[in-house]
Amino acid sequence: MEQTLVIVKPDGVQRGLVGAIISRLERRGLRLSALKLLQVDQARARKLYKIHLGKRFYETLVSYISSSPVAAMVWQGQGVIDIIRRTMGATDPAEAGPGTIRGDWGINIGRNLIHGSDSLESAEREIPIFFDSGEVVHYPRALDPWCSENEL
Ligand code: DAT
Ligand code: MG
Repeated sequence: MEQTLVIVKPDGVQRGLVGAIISRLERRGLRLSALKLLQVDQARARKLYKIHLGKRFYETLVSYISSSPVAAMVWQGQGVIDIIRRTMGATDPAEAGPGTIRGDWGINIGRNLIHGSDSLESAEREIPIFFDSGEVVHYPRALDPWCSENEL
């Protein structure tokens, strides 16, 4: 079953948007399978963003993600990675389309509210940075067949 890591970043938590973001993904029909609030330390931040090491925004990105608690989640569903990426909108909220999370609630690339894994390989690498396998729960919901004719 396809899974992805979603993080409501410190700005999302501080602005009280955790519930709204979860609600948006729930209403899309996706299934929440893990959820925790945590303070990201430097080591975890560097692990998550290691592909950006050396880029000019790397250090500010690491301090931003570790500046205040985040809400980390795993979501499941067929095609969940791309569906969530499209629901998030472009990396820079100033360019994200209306109707997307970043496009509706953000204005600045350094405060873009949400992280979502960008591929299967990224999801497989990123989920264990935040969750032990026992923390990710698999369960059917009565509404699943009403969201997708295929198994989620
Ligand atoms: P995304 O979060 O859309 O997957 P990414 O993986 O390319 O984007 O970059 C990770 C984060 O780094 C992104 O959410 C915000 C920051 N970032 C990316 N490009 C940037 C840039 N050109 N200037 C400043 N911050 C940037
Ligand atoms: Mg990315």
